[in-house]
Amino acid sequence: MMLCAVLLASCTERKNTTTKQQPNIVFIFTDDHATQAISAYGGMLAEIAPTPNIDKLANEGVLFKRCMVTNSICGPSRASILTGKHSHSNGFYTNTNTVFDGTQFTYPKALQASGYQTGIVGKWHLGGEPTGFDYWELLPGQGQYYNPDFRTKDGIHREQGYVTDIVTDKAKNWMEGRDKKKPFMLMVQHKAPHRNWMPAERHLTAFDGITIPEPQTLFDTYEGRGTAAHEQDMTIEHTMDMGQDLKVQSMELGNRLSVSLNRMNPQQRAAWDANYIPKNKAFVAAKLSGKELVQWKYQRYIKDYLRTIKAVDESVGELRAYLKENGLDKNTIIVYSSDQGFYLGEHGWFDKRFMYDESFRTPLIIKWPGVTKGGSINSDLVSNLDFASTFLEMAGVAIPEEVQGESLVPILEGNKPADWRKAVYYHYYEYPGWHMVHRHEGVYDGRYKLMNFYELKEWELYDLKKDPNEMKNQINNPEYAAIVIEMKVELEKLRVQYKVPENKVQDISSPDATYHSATMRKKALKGKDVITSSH
Ligand code: SGN
Ligand code: CA
Repeated sequence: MMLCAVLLASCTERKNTTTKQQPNIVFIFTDDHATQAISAYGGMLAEIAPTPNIDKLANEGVLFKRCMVTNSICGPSRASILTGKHSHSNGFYTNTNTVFDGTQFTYPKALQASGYQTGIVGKWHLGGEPTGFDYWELLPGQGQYYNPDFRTKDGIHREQGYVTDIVTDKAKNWMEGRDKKKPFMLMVQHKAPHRNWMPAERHLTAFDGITIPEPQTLFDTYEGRGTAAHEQDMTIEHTMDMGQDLKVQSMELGNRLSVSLNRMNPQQRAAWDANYIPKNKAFVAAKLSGKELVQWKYQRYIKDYLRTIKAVDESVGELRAYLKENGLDKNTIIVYSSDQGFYLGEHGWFDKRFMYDESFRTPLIIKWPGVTKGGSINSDLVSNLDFASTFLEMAGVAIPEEVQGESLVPILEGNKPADWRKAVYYHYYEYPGWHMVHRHEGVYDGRYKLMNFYELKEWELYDLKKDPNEMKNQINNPEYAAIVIEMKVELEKLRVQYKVPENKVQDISSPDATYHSATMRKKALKGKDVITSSH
């Protein structure tokens, strides 16, 4: 690793020259939280996004505008975070049919070995049992919003309440009961705002009566883009369904929402019905179609998505209040991030996977008391690949040579290294599978983005300065011929640096048949709004 020697030297220095306690780390991590849905990130929803506590954290710390992911999907992103490595190096390429190899290096294991107490609560999504944690209490699979199950070493048990609140309480309970003589690292991993966006009872009516602005590209026709953008299965218009996603179809129809509703207690169910039934009746009576129907779907989707974020933001506030009340705030680093970004109607989409901006970019906000300067906005190219090195250096623990990410500590201290990376490498593998996004790899330098849909034998180039919405593929435009060459050279350089195997599809488990067939069925039913997958 390029900076390894420097980092090791500075780690040793940090340990030797200060008698300071090792800091605690509280890493608050959500699932599918797009930067567009955080006020502090600006953008179209800045006035609406319900994130006062996350914004406050940004005001007191550093907000990274360009934190890009290695592979925009849950499990692989989490595996990159734990290992500081790209998917091809940690072996976790897709969400399907894979169990994370917990015998390899991970940053929680290294922190634990150096005397940290380590805990993780909430969504895991890497299969198997986590290694390197003194405490773990996890949502099986994707987890449930209401009355969720949790798994521990002792098996599975069910808890009553709303998942975000329960995860927060468990995080506080663990901090309360920990060995107070040791530093700790706690990963608080919320399910929200993941599909199917079920708000807490207290947030069911938030945003009622207002119209949320629509993204400019809600009615994108994908003209000027390649096959992959045309062939995906993730549009609000066709893929999003009236049952589990939009909460219109009743549970009698047996869609996936019914599974979630059946878990509710009578009081939760009554609150749910009192909210959705009258709204649904009004929707049915309006007999919307065409563009108006898409607009209605967008409103219901975005409002439910933002409602789930309200509880996440409250969680951030509660965790910070706990740290303060217990005198831990001065020596605890707080990190807020998500496993990837998400489309909030941009290009007519929801979900992620593509290297296009909204799902490639993920939130990253770090407050390190006494180190970060409040209200800083950073535009350097950073990545979820860097989290492991960063946490290790924060704790004064050596970063192994094999780790591919860089430590963000110098940037947090306001001393960006002169040789900081000029471009990031991306690779998405899960095809065929959910949402049918073709495999691609690519490189992004902060302005230009080169994407290679290698199975389609199609390249795309975007100039984000001139075309921030990535509407015009410039790959065949002679004006960009020199840039294309430069970006291809950069891509090759990164492939060599990260030792990306020549055969890009090797060692990838075949996608789970159920997922695949559900998606294919979905494709066949496109436009019919009746998705009843049993998955
Ligand atoms: C589920 C969702 C998909 C989503 C994947 C991956 N379908 O399969 O829409 O892309 O998770 O999400 S659902 O019908 O189960 O909601 S991830 O965050 O775990 O990567
Ligand atoms: Ca996710």
